[in-house]
Amino acid sequence: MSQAEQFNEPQKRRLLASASYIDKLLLEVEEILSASASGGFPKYKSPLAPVQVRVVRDYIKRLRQQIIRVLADLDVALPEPRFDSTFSIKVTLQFIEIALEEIAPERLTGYGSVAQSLKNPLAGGIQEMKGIVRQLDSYLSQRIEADLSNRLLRIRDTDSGGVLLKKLGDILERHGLIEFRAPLSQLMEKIEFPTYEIAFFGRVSTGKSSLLNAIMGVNLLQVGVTPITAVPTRIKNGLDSQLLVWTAEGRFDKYGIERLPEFATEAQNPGNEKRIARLLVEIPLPMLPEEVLLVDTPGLGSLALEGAVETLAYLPRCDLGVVLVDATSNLQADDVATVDALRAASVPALVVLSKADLIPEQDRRRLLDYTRVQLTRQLGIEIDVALLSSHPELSVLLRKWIANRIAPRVTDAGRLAQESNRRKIRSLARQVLHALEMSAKTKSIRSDVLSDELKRAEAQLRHAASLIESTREQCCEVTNRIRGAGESAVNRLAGTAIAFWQEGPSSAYLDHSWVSGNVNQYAQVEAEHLANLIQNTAQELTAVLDNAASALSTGEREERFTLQNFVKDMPPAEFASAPLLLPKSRLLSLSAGLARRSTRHEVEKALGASIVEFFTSYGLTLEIWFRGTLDTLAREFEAHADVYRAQLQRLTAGTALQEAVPAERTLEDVSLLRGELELEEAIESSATT
Ligand SMILES: Nc1nc2c(ncn2[C@@H]2O[C@H](COP(=O)(O)OP(=O)(O)OP(=O)(O)O)[C@@H](O)[C@H]2O)c(=O)[nH]1
Ligand SMILES: [Mg+2]
Repeated sequence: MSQAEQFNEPQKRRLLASASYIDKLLLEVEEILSASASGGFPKYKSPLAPVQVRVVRDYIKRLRQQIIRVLADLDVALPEPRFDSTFSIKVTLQFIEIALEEIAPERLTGYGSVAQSLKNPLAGGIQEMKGIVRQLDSYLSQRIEADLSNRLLRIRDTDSGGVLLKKLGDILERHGLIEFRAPLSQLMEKIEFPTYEIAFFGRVSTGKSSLLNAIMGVNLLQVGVTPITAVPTRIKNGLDSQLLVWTAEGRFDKYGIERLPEFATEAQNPGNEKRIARLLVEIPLPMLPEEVLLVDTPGLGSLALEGAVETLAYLPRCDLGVVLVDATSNLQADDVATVDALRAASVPALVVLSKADLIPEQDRRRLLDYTRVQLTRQLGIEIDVALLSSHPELSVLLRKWIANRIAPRVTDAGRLAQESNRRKIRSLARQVLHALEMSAKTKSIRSDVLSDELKRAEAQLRHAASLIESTREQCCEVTNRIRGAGESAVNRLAGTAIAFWQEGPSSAYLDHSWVSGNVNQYAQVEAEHLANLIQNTAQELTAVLDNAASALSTGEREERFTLQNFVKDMPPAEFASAPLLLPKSRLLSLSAGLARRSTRHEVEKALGASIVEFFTSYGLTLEIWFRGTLDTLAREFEAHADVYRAQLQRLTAGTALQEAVPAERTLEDVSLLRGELELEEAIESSATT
């Protein structure tokens, strides 16, 4: 074709627009074809027979190819793809979350009141759906290649643990066990790019970044009193200093390390709004071998921001977890949960009591012992605990710890990394085996017998998800009541004093220890309500998990500790009255009412302000405590409930996948996996003895 015979630009645009519209219409036809198979919202009746579907798809494909050929012949170039797929799906997921929020019970009340019995299942259902959306979102964030099986083949031939991993991959594929795909692909990446990652975890402001700076001897990471670190930051030895940044959309850039705060800190990247998927700093750290990475993570716990989610997603990846606990505050449920999460991920943990410089020297030994005992009591295993500071005057403690705890591991990093991978592969294999055994057992039971119990378990899991929310509301009411209880406490003190004096011959004065004792008792009684609310919730959640496990006929739930163990260490009421002598009112012989009023006046004058202030701040302390505790409960509950939900869904839905795998095949895979595991465990135990 000569220049003159070409379409002009507006004509080309028109042609392309129509072609794209036709493509969209064809997508709609495809949607109709797949609607009945997708198990989604029923929209179309009398579905096509499978053979018809295939024929229709062939025609669609031909029409599409034809459009492209015709346009090419006419010299109309197709536009370059513009949108990143992962990014587009993630944006759509955000809309799904918004749509879910719009059907929350409190929004529906705009259309008329909603019965309480409907609110809970709805709220629970929404939580469950959001959970799945978030899982998909984090799965997409891991930038997984499509050709999983090719990668698995390569790994099988290059790594000793790869054989089992390949078998696991095949089994997951065959049985549609998608809930294990994310950990599988994490493990694959670790084998493909071997690293030994030492990560520092802990509540906000426990001094993770400061300690890493002290270890490296450079002020690389930002520190401060508010939540600082926003994105997990990996650090490794490199000849030149540079910062490598990967975004969730798959972009990769290099910068000077002075720009690290732009990406890593809450101040400049709040809630990781820059959508950073991975940060790697290379600086000269000659003592670190090639494969060793140090990792700084965003703080966890009740004061944590969104970065905590990224920390928890990262946690199973590391090979050694150092958990920092601020030495000036008590060991809390959050800290224990972090150590436990590491254990659940088969990652060895070290605990560090940070800011040792703030603890008087004579108390340090006792604090260390106390922490060790607490951890052993709550977790049932011994954990290495050290007391450290990032301040130079205590650098000797840090140097010793590095020499005894870190250096030997760094020297042996290559072997430890392999060991760590094998341990994680074994742990994944155990979980998959568990899921397969469950499915094998349930397959042998008549499905009509099965379904009632399974449906009940599913409904209970849903209700439980909303239970945490309603407990949060009730707890909030209690702490609000405590915060405003100062005034009435003054009244009650006067009443109690009069009753005391009326009882008979007793001291003419009541002193400050009597006042403190009574105020603390009032506060403690209210606080007990809070403890009961949370304790009951924990109990109910544990029961729901147990029921789900037994409905799935797995026998006992793997014996970890029950959720009640997370409800610990409620801060006690510690009101200390200023010195005071409260005289017995002389009006008492005249009128109890008058005496009470004058006593009230005395108390008010001497202590009113401090009592009011005490209740306000105690209420706040309890609020921080219960929010943290409930968050931990929710996290632990979800971790278990999720696996059960996926299994229940597969069983109750009787999906195509389920039918496609005959019971014999499942049993075969069970014994295959069991054999592999036994072999691996034998190798492991012969290596350690
Ligand atoms: N006295 C004392 N203060 C410390 C020590 N380590 C850290 N700090 C202080 O504790 C605060 C928090 O330190 P960071 O290193 O930012 O804590 P972080 O755990 O990284 O905090 P996030 O990133 O926000 O989770 C800062 O004000 C530090 O100066 C220590 O060993 N002794
Ligand atoms: Mg930090």
